[in-house]
Amino acid sequence: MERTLVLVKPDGVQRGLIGRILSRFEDKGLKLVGLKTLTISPELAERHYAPHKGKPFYEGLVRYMTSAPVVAAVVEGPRAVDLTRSLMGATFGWQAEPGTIRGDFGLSSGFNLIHGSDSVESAAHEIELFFRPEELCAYERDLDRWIISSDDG
Ligand code: DAT
Ligand code: MG
Repeated sequence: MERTLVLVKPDGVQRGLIGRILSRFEDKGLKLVGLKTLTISPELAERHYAPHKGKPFYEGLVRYMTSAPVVAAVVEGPRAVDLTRSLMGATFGWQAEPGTIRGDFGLSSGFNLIHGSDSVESAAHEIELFFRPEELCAYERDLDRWIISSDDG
């Protein structure tokens, strides 16, 4: 079982898409085990986007991510990291396939609605940046026995 960090970015919150974006994960069979709204501080944005520091889009990215509240979620399930990335779609709305979150809800390069960790290692690091351990709630869903089989890990 994996966990990954999802952020509904400021444009997603402002456009009233929190519920519709997060339902994609529930529809797929994944589970929300942590959820909060917050405004990202410049310090947190810098830590979260440290791998992009120095790139031409970095300053604008930090400005965007700190400009208004986001929703942070921890999504759990078998292969949660890769499944989340495929539900999100390609980085820019104009290139993302229809059927994905970015492909269905946006056309922009700058405003791309959602973040998802890109590996199990970065997920562990990013979850720690956004959540204290006691803010995450492990729980069983009765229906999971019809969603997750013994082959799924
Ligand atoms: P992703 O969010 O798909 O993991 P990433 O990690 O490569 O993409 O980049 C982080 C964010 O930075 C991305 O969501 C949008 C922005 N970004 C990336 N490349 C960009 C570019 N060439 N121009 C403008 N913004 C960019
Ligand atoms: Mg990334």
